[in-house]
Amino acid sequence: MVSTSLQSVDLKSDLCSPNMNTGEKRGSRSANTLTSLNGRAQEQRAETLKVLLERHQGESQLVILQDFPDPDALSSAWAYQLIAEQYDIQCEILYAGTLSHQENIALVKLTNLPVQRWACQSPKTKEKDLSSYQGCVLIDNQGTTSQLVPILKAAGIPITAIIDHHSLQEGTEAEYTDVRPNTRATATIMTQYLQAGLLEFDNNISEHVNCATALMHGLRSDTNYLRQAQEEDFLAAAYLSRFYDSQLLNTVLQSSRSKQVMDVIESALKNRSVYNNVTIAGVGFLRYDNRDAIPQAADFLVTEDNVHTAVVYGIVHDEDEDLELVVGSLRTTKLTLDPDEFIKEAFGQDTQGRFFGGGRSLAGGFEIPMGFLSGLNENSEYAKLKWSVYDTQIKQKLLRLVNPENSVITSH
Ligand SMILES: [Mn+2]
Repeated sequence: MVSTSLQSVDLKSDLCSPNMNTGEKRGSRSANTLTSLNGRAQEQRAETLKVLLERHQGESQLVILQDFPDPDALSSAWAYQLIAEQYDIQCEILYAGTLSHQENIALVKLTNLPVQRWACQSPKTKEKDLSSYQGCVLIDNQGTTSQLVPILKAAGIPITAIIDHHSLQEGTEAEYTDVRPNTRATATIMTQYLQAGLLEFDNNISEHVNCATALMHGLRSDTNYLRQAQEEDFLAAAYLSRFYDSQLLNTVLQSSRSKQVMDVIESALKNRSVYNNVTIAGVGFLRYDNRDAIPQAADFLVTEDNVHTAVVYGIVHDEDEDLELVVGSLRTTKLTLDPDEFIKEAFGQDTQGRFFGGGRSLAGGFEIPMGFLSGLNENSEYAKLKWSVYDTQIKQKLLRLVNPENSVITSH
């Protein structure tokens, strides 16, 4: 395929109104008709999910999050767990990577969010008896960003449901799929299920108040603090406002950044270069626990004047498994840029046809395993050399899209 410039990405992307799901064309009907059509679609989805849950009554399920779960994923999984409980389904919420953002750690601690880490290589995970689970559910992901999914697939655990708002990823089939790429947050989707009557929140139950607070945080953080929210997100937030604890949310948001995160942001600032309103910054090597500094740096860089898109990447060392990965994040404020398409186009696929990353509206990410070159080396000259190879290669791939006329970086 011919390489795509940013301009042609614009043409192809279609950030449509949420009403797209109803199959209606924009502009042809009044807003009220569209809202009621949307309402009907939601009722239908709620009915389908209800039937699904009834069919699986009494089961034990695993709710799988991406390896580095964000507030949208964490809160949505919790909402699913509480809904499923109504149908006598017991859920365990799992992730394989790490909770590295200070806000996510605070969210989990302060709300008592019931999430567990199953590290893939740890003996505890390997000894788990997976036969006691009858199904798994993917929330805010479609299995491509979790190391646990291949293990569960190999163990023959069926995927009962996928509920997500990232672009549809091929290759994972589920009994029930609710993927809405035009919806800003999975928390919005889960709130709609609550509103449709799958579970009635009660202000006197602290678990409900805490879950509503988490959902509010999830939907705010996936909509850039409501700045990019659409009607359905505001409606969901309005519903949650009846139950959530604003003081608790404030405490979660006030959690401070660690020094390491600040240092990564500092190197992102120092190392950034801007091409055609896109800022690109490599931050060198960082520890696995600080991985979330990358999206935080991207969040910050995208706030610069005349910049609409930021890409930040670094080499992350996973001490547990002695593996190195190039990890990157993209943030954009340009509504017509499709991060999923951009990242897939920039980095392509591995030998097995899997893309190195993807995205949703306004944000995306990628992970590129370093293979034979992976592994820590104490020699600093060697480390420098390795970084400069990856740094150059990634810039080259990105510039092919951002700055097609002048994409080959000359060495100096
Ligand atoms: Mn999300």
